[in-house]
Amino acid sequence: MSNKTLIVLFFLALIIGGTAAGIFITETSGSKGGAAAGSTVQEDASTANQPMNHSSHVMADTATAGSTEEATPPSPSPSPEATAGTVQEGTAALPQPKPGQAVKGFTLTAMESNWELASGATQAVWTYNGTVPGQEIRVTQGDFVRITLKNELNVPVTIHWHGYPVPAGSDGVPGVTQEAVKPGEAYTYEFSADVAGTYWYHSHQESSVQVDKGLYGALVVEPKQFEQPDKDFTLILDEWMSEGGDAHSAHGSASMSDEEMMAAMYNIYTVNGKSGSLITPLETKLGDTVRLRFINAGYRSHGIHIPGEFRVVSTDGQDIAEPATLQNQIVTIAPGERYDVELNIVSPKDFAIDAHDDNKYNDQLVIPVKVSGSKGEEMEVQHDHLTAFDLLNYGKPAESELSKVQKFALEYTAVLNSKMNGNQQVYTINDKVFSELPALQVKTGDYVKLTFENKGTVDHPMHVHGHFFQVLEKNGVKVESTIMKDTVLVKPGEKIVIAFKADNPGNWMIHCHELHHAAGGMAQQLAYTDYKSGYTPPSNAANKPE
Ligand SMILES: [Cu+2]
Repeated sequence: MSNKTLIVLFFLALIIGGTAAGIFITETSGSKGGAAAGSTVQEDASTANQPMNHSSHVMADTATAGSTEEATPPSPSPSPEATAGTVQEGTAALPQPKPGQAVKGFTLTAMESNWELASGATQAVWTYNGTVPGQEIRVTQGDFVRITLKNELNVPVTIHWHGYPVPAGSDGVPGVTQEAVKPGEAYTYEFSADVAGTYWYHSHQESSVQVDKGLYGALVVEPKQFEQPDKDFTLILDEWMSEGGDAHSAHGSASMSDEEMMAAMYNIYTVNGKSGSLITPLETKLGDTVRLRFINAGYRSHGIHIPGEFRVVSTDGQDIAEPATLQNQIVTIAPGERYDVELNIVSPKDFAIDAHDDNKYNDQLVIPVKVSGSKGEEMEVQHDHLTAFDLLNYGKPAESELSKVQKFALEYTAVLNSKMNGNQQVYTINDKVFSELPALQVKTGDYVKLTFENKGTVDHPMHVHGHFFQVLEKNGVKVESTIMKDTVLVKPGEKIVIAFKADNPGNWMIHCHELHHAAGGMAQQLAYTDYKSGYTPPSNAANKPE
């Protein structure tokens, strides 16, 4: 176990506190299919989060490994779990490629690697295919995508396709949509890539630890009609704890707030797995149109400063209507969010994209942009008098059925906070943790309105699986722009209203993407009452959905 893992566990133990925390961070043997991990009120655990029966892929053979174009899917062979009493009931069909649909196959192998994060800082990390981030999955809208996960780690893992409206059985939430994939085993995810945009993937098994250790990568779906930019760069942001870093001082002080502790513990900031001088410069030339796909895979927000003129063309994979040209604005990217930025290289001078976070690590998040023929000349950039980009007042109203909904089948307010439960700190929705919260029930075709109200002291980037939502209101003010997202930052004191159509039957998670908060209880299920499948988590599974 790496130093970092120990620190993460220590941190979890610290925020959750005391010996009672064992129910959060120890092995989940005996827990209710993992869905009850995080349980603090045992009497509710048996009913509150019992996942509904569920469509599920079974583990496929690895016949698809490495192949890129196939005609037919492999015939699935039942997993050991399936044969042990959780057999499919044939209720929801496995996705199948449509006739003539291109099939793109990938293999992602979860494995340990040694990875140089920063100059002189090499750590044992967990990866998909040996690198941080894992191999980028890039396909074209309309493709049928088949990804085989092979697990060569010594812990169970999964893959969740963050933001992508996959069929529920491919959502990768252990104990909810599938069994966590055990060491030595494999699992095949399948979906039709009907929606374009920038997404990402990561393990959803004990994700506060596994994503932290590097189990993530980008999923990019290029539109069918794509005016290909000259350059297209994916930039995944993350933070790490250096081995033997500042963590010890953080442990010492009980008076530290969560925020202070996080700030002290995460002290290596990376872009595509590399920090500071190791960050790969972006190579451009005069006249290029450049697309930057920012993805935040970490647990802290990052304020990104792009010199010169730029436009935010998309967020969370969804295009923004008529995005205005911006300058001297900081684009803040919260955990789980994506922002696609377009800019033109209009001067033959190099420049740098940098972070303006409220910490001392900004010099680690500097992305050099090289313009060929620049002769090393640097663009003059001013770093003062920058304002905050306001996504919710950006772009124009677009055609939106959600803006016109008169009656929502479900309206639910989630008050976000934290509290001490005994001597452990838990993160709550309406004063309850995951295991105490009943699944929100909807049926296909319903319109759903959720209000997130942050009464706590720290940020909560709230993520809804399987659906895009529209942001309708912030702090009582109607949002005029049509902004579709899957993750929305709710800062302390803020109240944000979102709406979506229940158009993807399944069992889904709604949770904070500061994954320590999710692990500490800030998660709730969304269950379709008209959805049924054969997946029932076995009682002894090692599933840890958060
Ligand atoms: Cu949170």
